[in-house]
Amino acid sequence: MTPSSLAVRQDRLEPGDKSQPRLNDADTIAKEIVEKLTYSIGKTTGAARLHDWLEATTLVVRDRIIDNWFNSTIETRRSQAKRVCYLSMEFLIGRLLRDAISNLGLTDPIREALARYDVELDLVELLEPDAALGNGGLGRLAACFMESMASTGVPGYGYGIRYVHGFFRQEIVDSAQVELPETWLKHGNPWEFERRESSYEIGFGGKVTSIEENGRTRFVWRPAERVLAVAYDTPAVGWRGNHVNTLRLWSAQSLDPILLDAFNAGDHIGALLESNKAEAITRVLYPADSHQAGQELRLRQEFFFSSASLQDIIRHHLAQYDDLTNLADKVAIQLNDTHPAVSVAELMRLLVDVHGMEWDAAWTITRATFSYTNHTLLPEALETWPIHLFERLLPRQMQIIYQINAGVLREATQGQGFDDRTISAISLIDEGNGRRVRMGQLAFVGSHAVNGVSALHTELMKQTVFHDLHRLYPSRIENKTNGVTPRRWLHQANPGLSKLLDETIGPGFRDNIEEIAKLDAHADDAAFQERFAAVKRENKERLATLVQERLAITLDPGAMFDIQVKRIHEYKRQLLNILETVALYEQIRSLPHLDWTPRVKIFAGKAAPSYVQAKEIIHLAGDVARVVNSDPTVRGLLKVVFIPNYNVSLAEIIMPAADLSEQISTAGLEASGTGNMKFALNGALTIGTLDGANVEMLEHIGEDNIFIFGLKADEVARMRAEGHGGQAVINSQPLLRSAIDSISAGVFSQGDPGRYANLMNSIRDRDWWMIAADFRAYWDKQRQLDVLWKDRGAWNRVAARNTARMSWFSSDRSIREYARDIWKAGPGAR
Ligand code: 26W
Repeated sequence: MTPSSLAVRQDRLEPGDKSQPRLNDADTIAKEIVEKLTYSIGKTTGAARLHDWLEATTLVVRDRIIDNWFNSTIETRRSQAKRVCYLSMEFLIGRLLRDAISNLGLTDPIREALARYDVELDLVELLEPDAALGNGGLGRLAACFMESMASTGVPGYGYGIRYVHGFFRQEIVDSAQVELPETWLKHGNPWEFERRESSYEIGFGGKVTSIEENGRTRFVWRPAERVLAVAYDTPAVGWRGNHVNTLRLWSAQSLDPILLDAFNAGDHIGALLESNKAEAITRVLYPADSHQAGQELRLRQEFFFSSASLQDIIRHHLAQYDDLTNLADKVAIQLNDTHPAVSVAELMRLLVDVHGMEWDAAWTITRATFSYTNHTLLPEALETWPIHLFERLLPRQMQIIYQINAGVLREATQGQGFDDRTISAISLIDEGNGRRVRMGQLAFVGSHAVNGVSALHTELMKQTVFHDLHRLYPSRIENKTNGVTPRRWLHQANPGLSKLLDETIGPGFRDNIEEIAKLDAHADDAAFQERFAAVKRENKERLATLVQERLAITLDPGAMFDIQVKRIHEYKRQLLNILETVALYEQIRSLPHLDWTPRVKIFAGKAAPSYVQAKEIIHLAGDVARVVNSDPTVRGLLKVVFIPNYNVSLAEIIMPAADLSEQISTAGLEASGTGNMKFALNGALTIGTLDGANVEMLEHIGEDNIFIFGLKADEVARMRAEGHGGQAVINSQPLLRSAIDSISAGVFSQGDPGRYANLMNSIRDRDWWMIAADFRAYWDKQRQLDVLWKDRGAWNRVAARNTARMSWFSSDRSIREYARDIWKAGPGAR
């Protein structure tokens, strides 16, 4: 398509028809819902099932979003505002209906409209499947950022993959995790719009040739395979619906759905092979968040969505400006971890090979356009790809990476006089491990800004993974501490607390979360503390009901709800929590006359299917739960539950119900954490290590209101270097020793002593995660919390202070910082 034909198309874009403003009263909405039911779904109100009501309601809400969506898009174009493109392999969105209704302020009229037909809004909302297009922290952050970009008026475009199967469904069978496929699209998806006109060809494999053109060598990539990327758009609504952004997810389709030659020759299966192979690219989300999968399909996914997004960005840009030299002034592209890092090479290819730009000019633009966020320092999670695979799949991008590398290494040697060791640390090619491309290095050198996600994590990035690149480019790394959206994680998840806030400090906190600080003045007020505690109690009852229904376990809402929910990983140390649980169990049994604080230990989270130790930890939690819950001597004092299938919707029920939040990772290993923020915002106390954003939470909440224990990051590093082992510590800690001995003897594994031999031996031998090393400090801190629990006023005061002091951890603040410091975009930039 020529730029001029696109220009004609833009002229036809007009703001939504304003002649008939939509009314939002219950009468109008009821009428519209029935219209949708009748004419879009083909059902009478009598025949409609709950699913039909969900669809009709969604369509009515969607209509209201679309007007503002058009207006936002048109306004961005009219004002020539800079666009922010957030490239992320994952968007862990959860349900959308309640979020949209609440952001649009339609909760009451819709509830009333549905009630007229005896339909309950809450039940309708519960039917919506979770969009689980992500693994955990990184994907959920992307979803919070989409919401905050819309709420703060940043013109944002999320780009990702429309997986047919999102994150697997977890069932627990005999205490062990079983993975089942997830089918969120089973009933269709009323939020998305297929955009067949926005589709791009994505190549793989083939050869690179060169042609001489105007005295210049031009490289031409002739891919052996081509796949079509088709766009699906979902509107992302911000607070009060004022600004609506777009989440554009790519779906892979075959260019030739059926190979006619093969089909006509009678090879009916063979005729479909190609289309199956193409569609496989977006069929399923990789469920590993800690180990690189290293499979070809994963690299195909990464390139597929990177190339489609860049082609789309360039096409949009050319349609508006007809010039690529100002790309970096009008577009910022954020790389959410290294999964889209191949974009750096692909943008260079598009600029140089396809659009004929000079290499140096293209490189300047590329660097000015991209920025990169790192989300983990775990060596096993850092992405690298074998050169032979990369070269076979992406031959031209590989050449470009070599050329980028040559430039960077020249700068390092000639400009800075770096030695050989430093050069090999900086290189985009790891020569040590059978030659691999390092995606972190590629993202780093291709970006003008590189950020970590908490202050500590950013410092550690400078000292460890990017030590030498940081020396070469000392002003490139900066910090952007994560945040969470208060709309989903406070207004919607905790309506009781939100209402109490309305009544106590006024509703201003809904527009400006900083106003929540006004709550501090009420934290000492005994009457307020009672009301705060009553809300918490209701939320705990809601969770207890869910546990009763799903697990047939009765929980006492009067007990302390002590909760650890997150992906299962050794560094997150669910095992430390379980060991403390076993030790507590044994202590209560041997000293039942003491005045124990009643506790419910709640766990939830998924293990990567191939992560053996993580699966053993889940198994152990279930085994411990079975024994503890059936032991009459601890009845009323200790319960243990593992809630299956942790996801965004479950988190919305769990976070507001917590008294105590467990954030106990081995210091230096949790990049930030965001669950820690959701819990504290909802008035849970935190027991945690000085890791990730806990460090900054301590600064904001104050040391009297957060419960920090254990080794610090530098101490962990030192002890690891000195070859710390667990056995000596275990010998000196009778409680820990007894817990490990009981587990090893088969007390919890139906007499099978071998079941947890690996887990227990790993603590005795290497104690890599400092479980033995931190046990005593953790135990002591827990007992301090037991004492605090008994002073109800004191506990509630601390809980209220947590809510009051968490406003800085709003993702609105994170987004404003990205917009100001990295993207130079958003309301302030105009
Ligand atoms: C290549 C396999 C793979 C897949 C995903 C490796 C690593 C990842 C993610 C980077 C893991 C992740 O989700 N990291 C989390 O990001 C959150 C948002 O910044 C942080 O709050 C968490 O601390 C961090 O573990």
